[in-house]
Amino acid sequence: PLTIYRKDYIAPGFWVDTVEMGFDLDPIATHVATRMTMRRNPESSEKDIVLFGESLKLLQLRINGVSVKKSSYSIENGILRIRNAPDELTLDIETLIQPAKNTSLSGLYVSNNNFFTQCEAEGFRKITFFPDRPDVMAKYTVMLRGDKKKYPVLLSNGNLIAEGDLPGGRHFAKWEDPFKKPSYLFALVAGKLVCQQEKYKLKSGRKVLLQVWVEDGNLDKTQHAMDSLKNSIRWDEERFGLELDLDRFMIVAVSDFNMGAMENKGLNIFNTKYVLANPSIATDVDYAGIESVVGHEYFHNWTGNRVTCRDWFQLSLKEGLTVFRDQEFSADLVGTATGRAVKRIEDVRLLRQVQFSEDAGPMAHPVRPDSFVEINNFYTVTIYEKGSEVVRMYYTLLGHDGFRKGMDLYFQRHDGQAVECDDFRAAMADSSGRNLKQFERWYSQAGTPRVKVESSYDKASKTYELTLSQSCPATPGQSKKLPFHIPVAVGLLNSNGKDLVLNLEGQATPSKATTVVLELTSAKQTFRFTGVAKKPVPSILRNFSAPVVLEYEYTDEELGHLLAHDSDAFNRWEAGQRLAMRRLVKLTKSVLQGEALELDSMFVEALRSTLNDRTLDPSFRELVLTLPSEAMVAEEFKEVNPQAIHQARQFMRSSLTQQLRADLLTAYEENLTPGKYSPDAVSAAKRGLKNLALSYLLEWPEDATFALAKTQFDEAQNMTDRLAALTALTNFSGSAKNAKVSAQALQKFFRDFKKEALVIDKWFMLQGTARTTDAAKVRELMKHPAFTLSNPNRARSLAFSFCNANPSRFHAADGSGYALWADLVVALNKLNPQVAARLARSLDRWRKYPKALQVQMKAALQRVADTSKLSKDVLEVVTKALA
Ligand code: BAL
Ligand code: ZN
Repeated sequence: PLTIYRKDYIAPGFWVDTVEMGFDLDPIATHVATRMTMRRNPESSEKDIVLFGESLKLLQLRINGVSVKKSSYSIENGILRIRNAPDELTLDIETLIQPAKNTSLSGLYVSNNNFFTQCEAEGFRKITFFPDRPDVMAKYTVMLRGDKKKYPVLLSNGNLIAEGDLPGGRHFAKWEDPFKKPSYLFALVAGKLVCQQEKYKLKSGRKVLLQVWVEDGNLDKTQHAMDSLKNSIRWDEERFGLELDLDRFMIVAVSDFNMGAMENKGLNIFNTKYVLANPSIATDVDYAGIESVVGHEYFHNWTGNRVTCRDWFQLSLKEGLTVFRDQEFSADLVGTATGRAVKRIEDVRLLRQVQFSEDAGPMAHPVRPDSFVEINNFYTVTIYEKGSEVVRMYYTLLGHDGFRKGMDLYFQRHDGQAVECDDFRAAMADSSGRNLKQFERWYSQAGTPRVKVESSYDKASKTYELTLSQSCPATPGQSKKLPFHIPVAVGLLNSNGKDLVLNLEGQATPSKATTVVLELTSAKQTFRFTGVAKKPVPSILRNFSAPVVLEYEYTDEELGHLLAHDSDAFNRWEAGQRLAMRRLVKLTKSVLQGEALELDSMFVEALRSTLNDRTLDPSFRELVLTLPSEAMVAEEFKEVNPQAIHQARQFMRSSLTQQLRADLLTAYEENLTPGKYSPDAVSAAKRGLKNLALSYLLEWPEDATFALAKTQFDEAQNMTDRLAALTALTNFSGSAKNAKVSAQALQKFFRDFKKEALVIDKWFMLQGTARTTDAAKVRELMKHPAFTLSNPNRARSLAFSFCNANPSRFHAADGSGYALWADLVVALNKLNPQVAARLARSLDRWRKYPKALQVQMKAALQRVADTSKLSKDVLEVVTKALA
């Protein structure tokens, strides 16, 4: 397949100023008429008009009203090229498309008899021939026509400027978007939908119309999305001085959707998963997810839409920045210091678990990639989550106000433009007067840097030294790495657990500072603290100030000290994780060597005192008691044995339960949340700790705790409690009688919620990740009438959850997991290449497994690679894995 390189960028040969589109909506054959006014770009080396198109039937092609002669244009490999065009022209194109046949969910498609679009990254070219690239920005006017009964609602970007009836039971709506935008932000929605709406007053006093559109029957599930939207609007005004620039802002929910949501100008289209919520169908995690995705899409209006990307290599310019903004939004909404830390911990967990793994595998790529085969494969945790960490490092280096100044300058310079990551970095550098040249390497070099720290204390001179050295492993195409500019936030604790006031030699530190940011820019650097009366315990990389792996030889005692006292809540949690990880690695090795497994009392007691510390927020206690996942433990090994890791972690969980039984029961009882459900942070935190306690309690086979879970399942007043109880019941390894009760609960859950697609997704997911579920069980579940691969949420709920989140079963010695994976990837490839390529990533790290597994994984990868009619999406992933 064709690789596209960043270095080959050339500006478009023609600009498009205006686009007028007319749609005659029909699921079988939709007629699309497009008129663009274009003018030559004198600065481009491209002389032709270059238009992209895919799966289109071209009906008409006219320049200034005259049909273009066959000899003046060609269509080859998805490119319509018109030669000898005048410098200014009006281009008319008519195409015919087949939305009902479009199962890729990119372009214009049909879901449940309604029409939706998804144009990012390159879906617009499935609607009409167009210079479908983000640096071509135009003003759009859109006329929609369709059957009034079947499609009573007709929506597009911007403002509704006309509507009315047409002969033959049809009607029309005309929309005008006052802002220039790239084609990937185009959207249309048509069908039978209903909305919750509200007039909202902006800080400036201007009133805007907010709407959340859903299918009939779901209006009782839109309030949280609407509240999240209003919170987002207010937050962006307050934190960044950014106002909603339209008079109308719409969110539409659709159940068939590849991504989480899409930031189309004024008409955000969302996966139902990130809109629909009420207490009986959505969990606390769902509520939080909706808030952050609604925020994310809304914030794109400035970071993405008003200032967009020059080309898709710059994707992180908008995504990394917008993830940073949504993370800060969620943290600010909780408001408390612990709430912020909890959010930070959750975000870092995701980064470490998924992005660090990506960075160490065959698909590793820089935050600003240099090449790709299929851009859809680059909507990755590296672009999003690592990209956000890169933005956060500016924030750490420049401070709150300094960062804001940088943002202000960025908008001042680039509003209405399509720009590069370098332009963002320049705004940060120029507004602060700082040299951020070396910082560029965070965009150009892939891989997770490692920072090794050594300490020494000199009693005589009362000085404490930290020597930091950095390295970064080789990644595909990048064997050597140059040093990064790494902000390392550090504090020092005395023996009472109090922070020392820091004096860093050679650096002016604010008076009374107890955290300083060391700037590591060379391969190795020493930092000296003076006036240190006694040897301290260092708290390094506070608040996870850089996306690196920190290596420091802490003793267990030091970690216990940090866990008990660190004023930096992130590092307090981190100390507990290090204690746990050290033991999980040791236990795994013991499993492999057939040795007896033991858990030491120091660790158990450290967790006991955290669990029982009522001065700590329940959500923080929950996070400390949550052990590193099996995937995280796997990262600690050169060769991964998933079953051994699973056994070790299960042993740790059941030993903890055995020894902390009374404490867990107390935590359970103290954190009940009777009364009306509310998704607020305080109540959610209580439920989180309570349900964690429940999941532990069921690790030790006992009828009493099983009954507790059963009662919770029967009497739950909300989905958070109901699902937590069902999960615990399903994974309980007790008597046959109890197993029957669990199975009945599972069936009852299905019966009770069979009309709620999002809940049925949870039902499949729970089984996909259940400890007893193997590949055969997944195949059996795939025959369930409620299962389909055509709906991405459903496919993810079972197939992805098994392949990505049930490692000990997926990596079964008989290769049954891999055979299933290959079958699924091949089946999905025909339906939906984007979704197929996501699943294809499950075998990225095949080289990390024992030889016997490697052979089978490689064979499965090869089987997929050899499949005929493989999409370039899947081909890129498996080719890179096999390389
Ligand atoms: N732009 C694609 C979906 C999102 O990141 O918001
Ligand atoms: Zn985004």
